[in-house]
Amino acid sequence: MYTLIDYSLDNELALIGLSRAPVNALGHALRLELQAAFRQASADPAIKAIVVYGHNLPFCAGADIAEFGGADFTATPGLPDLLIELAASAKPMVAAVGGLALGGGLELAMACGYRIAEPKARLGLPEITLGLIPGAGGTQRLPRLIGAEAALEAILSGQPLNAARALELGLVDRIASSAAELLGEACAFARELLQAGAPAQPACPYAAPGAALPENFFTDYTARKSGQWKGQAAPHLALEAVRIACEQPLEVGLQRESELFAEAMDSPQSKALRHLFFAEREAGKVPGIDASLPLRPIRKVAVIGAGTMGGGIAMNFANIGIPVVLLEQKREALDRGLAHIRKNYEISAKRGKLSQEQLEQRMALLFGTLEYADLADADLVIEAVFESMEVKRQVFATLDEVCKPGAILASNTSTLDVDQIAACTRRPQDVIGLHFFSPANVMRLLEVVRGKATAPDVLATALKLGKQIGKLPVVSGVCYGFIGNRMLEPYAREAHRLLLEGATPAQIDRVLTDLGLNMGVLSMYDLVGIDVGYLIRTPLRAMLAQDPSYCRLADELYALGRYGQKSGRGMYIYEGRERHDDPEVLAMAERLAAELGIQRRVISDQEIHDRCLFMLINEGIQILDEGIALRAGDIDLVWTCGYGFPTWLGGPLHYAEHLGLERVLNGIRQYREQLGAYGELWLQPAPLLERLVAAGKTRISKD
Ligand code: 3H9
Repeated sequence: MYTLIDYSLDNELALIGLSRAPVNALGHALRLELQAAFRQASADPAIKAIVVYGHNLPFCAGADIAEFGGADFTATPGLPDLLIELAASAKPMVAAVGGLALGGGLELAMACGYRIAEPKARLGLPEITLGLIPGAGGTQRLPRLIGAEAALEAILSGQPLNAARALELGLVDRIASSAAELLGEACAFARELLQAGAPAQPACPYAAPGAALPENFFTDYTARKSGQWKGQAAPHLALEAVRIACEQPLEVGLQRESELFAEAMDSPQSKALRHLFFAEREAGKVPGIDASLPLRPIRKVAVIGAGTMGGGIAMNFANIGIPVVLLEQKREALDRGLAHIRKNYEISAKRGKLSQEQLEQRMALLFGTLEYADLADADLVIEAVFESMEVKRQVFATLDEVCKPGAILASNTSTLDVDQIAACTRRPQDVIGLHFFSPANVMRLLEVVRGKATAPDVLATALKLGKQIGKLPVVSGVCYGFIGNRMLEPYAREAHRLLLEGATPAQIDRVLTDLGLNMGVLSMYDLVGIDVGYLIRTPLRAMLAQDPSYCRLADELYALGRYGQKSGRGMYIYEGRERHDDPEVLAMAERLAAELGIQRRVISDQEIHDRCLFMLINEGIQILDEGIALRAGDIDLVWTCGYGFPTWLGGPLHYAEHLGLERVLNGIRQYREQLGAYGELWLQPAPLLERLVAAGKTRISKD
């Protein structure tokens, strides 16, 4: 009778096993069956208590996100109403939480009067990461269970709690001895409740969750936190819902929560975050690569270069127990690199993220060497040396000599041609780009660059391994700068040119941070290093010669040794990390503009926004058209995950859809005309953008 529920009886208990792979998302069909199973158990006089659990699956990952915005989401029974019905059960209900209870899944567990979790279970309300608030009682029931402050922390961070913490807070009543014992112990718990004559609805530990809060708690909380929330609406809505939980009866709170949830759901911010959720799941799917493809085993990794990048890359593998050989040219550089890694681990240990024993275990997995011969048995070698084709060629020619057959040879280049690098070996099929972002042990983005000859199993192995080390791997084809840095080029070019036309660094950066970017592009160049930017432009010089204004100010700063934060001066003057406008830079911009015949004028914030963002978007669309990126979502992931583009705008291409493709195209055309020869040279609309607009399309895709 049921297809998504395993309904069984154990004497006086009804066991309702949720059985919708992969994660028991509470789609309409499952809600209908859960309601029917609950009603069946409630109506059966032989049944005295009910246990809800995940049948050979995690307990429940919440509402079905794929239904959002569609008819199934609102179809009866809606999740909030279903949980109100369950929460009024006349028979005690025990939720047996295995694996995870997230969002609506935790709300389901909270609608049950009692909860038991397996030791590794994670329980949380991650709705905020989707631009939502918990909408099926979470904002009302959690404060009543664990108090308003702890509930706010869980709702606003979206971070799941482990079972031990959940027990401490009173979110679960018990922890089972193991996942295998969970169901049995949940049934035993239910029987104990029956024997003790426990009520179906136990009293809430915090019946009036606001009672102990200091005066003006919510106003002060908003004042303290709203800076961190930047332009995001959901945290404000969540706070409002919890405030109501503290001040109103449950029924009133549930009603208001539904309204606030609906408001969040309709917001462009939530649509953007949901787009990224699905983009992330799509990114792992690469045409021609499926789960049946045998992967190459990676038992030992080698990293060439023990600088900041190489060291950070090595840490990723030591963190998951894979031994790493770290190769340097000189003993001092090697020692420095290893000491730096130790220091990084010590910082984690101080923060309580790592025990001293774990620290030593990880360090013991790192072997320093000065000899290429020690790389002979590595399954994967990642080169992280100086960004020069000549140097990389030498490294790969040597690797070709020393590495065993079948070893994967990877370059961490951020701009260079992976096919040319592969051509220095007799095994281009084994060569791939693995572009880590700095700091490589922290940043989640990993651009996986597929060369012309890269073998499918090499790509598949890199994608799997990337996930294992906790990265978000995104596949890119070969071109200058791949997805991220190639798009950075026109975005930064406009910012640099606007300096000559009359904008100041602070104005440009402010427009970008006001939009929600972590950092303005000019501050970012100062952080990365004006010298690094100069070096990256070097292979492009012949092409750039067409435009003498191209990044001209940055080139002058380079010539003056003003490398940015590290030398205390760049686009700005620095005192520590604090930056100030530099009158010399402003004067330099005026002088250069005069020399180049550029008319200076007042530049509006709108123009800065449009020129920087539209050219970023335009390049993204071009990359999609060329097949460098597989999908628009991949581009959005690269920029949100690696370049600080605000997630609540969904990434540059989602943002373009929000603005309207026609507006973007018209903007590019308008500035192209307005800027004369410069516009003609650089502000060329991507043909795909033109085609999409001509066809009246509102979404960006290649077909
Ligand atoms: C909510 O509950 C609102 C309520 O408060 C109020 C409602 C009125 N729905 O990530 P994975 C799919 S909002 C639909 O690759 P993992 C996912 O798309 C929701 N599908 O595996 C993928 O499909 P595919 C609050 C979902 O092991 C597959 O499951 N809940 C959902 O790395 C495997 O996922 C959340 O925000 C879902 N809820 O991670 C939890 N969840 O194979 C969101 C997963 O076709 N989910 N899928 O690509 C997650 O955080 C992770 O997916 C999870 C598993 C930790 C569960």
